[in-house]
Amino acid sequence: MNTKTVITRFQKRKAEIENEFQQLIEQKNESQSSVGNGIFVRYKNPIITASHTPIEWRYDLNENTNPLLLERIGINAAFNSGAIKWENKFILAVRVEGFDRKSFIAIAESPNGLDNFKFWEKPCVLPQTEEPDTNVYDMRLVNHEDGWIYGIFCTERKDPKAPAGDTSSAIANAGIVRTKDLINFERLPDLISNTGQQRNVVLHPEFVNGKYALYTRPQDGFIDIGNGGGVGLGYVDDMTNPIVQNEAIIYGKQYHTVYELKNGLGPAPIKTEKGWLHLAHGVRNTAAGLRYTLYMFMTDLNDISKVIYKPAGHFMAPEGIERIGDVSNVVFSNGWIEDSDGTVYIYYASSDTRMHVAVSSVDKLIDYVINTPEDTFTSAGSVNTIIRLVDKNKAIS
Ligand code: M1P
Repeated sequence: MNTKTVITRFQKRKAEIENEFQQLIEQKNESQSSVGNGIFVRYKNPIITASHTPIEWRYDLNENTNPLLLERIGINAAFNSGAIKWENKFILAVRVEGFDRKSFIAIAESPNGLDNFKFWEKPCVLPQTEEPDTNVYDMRLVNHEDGWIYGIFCTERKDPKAPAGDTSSAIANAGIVRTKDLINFERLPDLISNTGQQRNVVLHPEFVNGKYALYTRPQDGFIDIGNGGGVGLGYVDDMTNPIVQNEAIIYGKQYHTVYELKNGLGPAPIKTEKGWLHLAHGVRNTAAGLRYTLYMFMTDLNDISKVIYKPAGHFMAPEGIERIGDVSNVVFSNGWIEDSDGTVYIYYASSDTRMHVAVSSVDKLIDYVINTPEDTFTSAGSVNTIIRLVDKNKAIS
């Protein structure tokens, strides 16, 4: 009797898809080998892409209902991820975007923070408020000292005041959830502030005078900052009734800087003995469109509204493949992890398309922030700054 098993077209294709997927997510990552700037080291491979999303999210794996094994749900991008170390795993709350343009949040974990990122079985289910979200994205995860893990994200809805025929104007605000297990989320009311639209809202990890402190980014329109803008700071008594009080700009926009057009805080700041380390994005306009780079600053340990160090220019700008994607010339970060040995894993997305990691340390970032010269805001000032360094170097030779 002939017992030869016949492999169907479906089975062959399924094996190919699974094989390709396995190879991708198990691929080892390596640091880039160039001498670099000494401040951080980029890793070669993107750590998460649309292709890292589970096969079960994209394919109907039943041979009867999908005999050709066609993709049923397309995933377009996986980017802007919040990050925390949790139960000894490096956890990212990834902004995943489908072909349908909707973003959602999904948790991915890695044992080492550099590679082998795997999504959890299902995307996060965020409970809705009375006014459902149309689109959600850019979650910042913060392990607050009150014992909850908070996720603050942008919730976007159609502008109810948009004239008939305007089908794209939107309103952005900060949506808030909290959780103990990153699976079950309690939805809290959206942020209540009196300064227009909000994106890039970040919770400070500690209480400040018994209050929750929130970094904000008020803006007049959905895209345009208008008269608003800058990294703001305000206080909330109770996260279940999140009314922001005393909101004031602590890091404004400024002409002829990398944050000339707009800026926004990235992840929650890292506490160090010298001050709070901040990572933010700055945006300027160019003939080729908006350019997003990352920059850093430090605030005072005793007064978090006081910026004490402001290195000039960008900390990180898009390079190589990072320059190209759905929204090109963008690097954006809303997650970093300080490990117990002082290593800092900086999770950043490029061009609204994919996730990367760069590695630094608390010591290096403090050194960078404190010792990088400040912007003088003029070309002549930049020349003077360089000449001062040349003269200092001449003095030792
Ligand atoms: O497309 C670049 C970024 O644009 C927005 O950021 P911001 O509000 O600071 O301009 C966000 O939509 C962000 O997700 C996106 O990466």
